[in-house]
Amino acid sequence: MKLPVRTLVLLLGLSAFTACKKDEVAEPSTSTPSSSLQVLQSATHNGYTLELLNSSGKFEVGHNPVLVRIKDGNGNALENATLSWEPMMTMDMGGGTHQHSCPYSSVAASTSNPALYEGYVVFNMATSSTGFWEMTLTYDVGNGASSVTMPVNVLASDSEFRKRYTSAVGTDGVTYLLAMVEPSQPTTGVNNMVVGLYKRVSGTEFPVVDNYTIRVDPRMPGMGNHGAPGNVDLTQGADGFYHGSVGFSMTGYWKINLIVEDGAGTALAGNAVTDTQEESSVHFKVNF
Ligand SMILES: [Cu+2]
Repeated sequence: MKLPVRTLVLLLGLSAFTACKKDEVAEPSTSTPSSSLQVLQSATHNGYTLELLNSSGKFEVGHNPVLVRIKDGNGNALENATLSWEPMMTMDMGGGTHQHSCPYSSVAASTSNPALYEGYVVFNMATSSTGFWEMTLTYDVGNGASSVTMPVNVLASDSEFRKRYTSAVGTDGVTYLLAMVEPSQPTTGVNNMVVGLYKRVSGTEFPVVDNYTIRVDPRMPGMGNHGAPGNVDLTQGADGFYHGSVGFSMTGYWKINLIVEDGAGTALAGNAVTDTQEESSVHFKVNF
């Protein structure tokens, strides 16, 4: 079940992306973007071209870093713009349509390149034959705010041995959404773990949940459901994300079982792993 080729591609992609960000500082972008930073979608509006970019070249269900670039008619990437965005899915419900958004951050200029704006989107469903996503970007480059909407394709990220996003209705009736940010490249030993935790307030409001605890219990289902040392339950950091550690004592397929607890220590979603209950209803899956 090892996937060395995929891991290598990911490593190469990440290092190339880092190099690219440094190279592009303050460089008026008149040519096509570096091959390591890929344009996922673009739209031209009032003489400006707005691009959505990332290093993987795809959007998937779960946490997605997203970069935006605004070019003028001469192809120069613009700094000092004000930018906001809203992802929206339109679903065919058979006899009518339904729209919903998902968790997403604000957008701000990158500290390493002021002509790139960055944030993240946690897509909660994949594009399908019955539903499509669009991103509306509202931008102001100094002459008033304008909006442009562009379609985006979101791929499924669930498979037999992979799961980076999950949601669950808590015992308090609230729908919680969990998106794994790290480990993105799991290794044997103790890995940093970072998770975004959100709740559904309405179809367009998914705020970050504050001051909860996410308990973590990795298991190997293929090997008697054994665990591993080095786990540290996740607590919220200053960046809003939940940080902790997850241990993997060998390579292979791991299920990362989770319990979402409120600030008072009450378990709201997920369950402990026991001899008769081999998984939590709230979990991620990795394979390396
Ligand atoms: Cu949907």
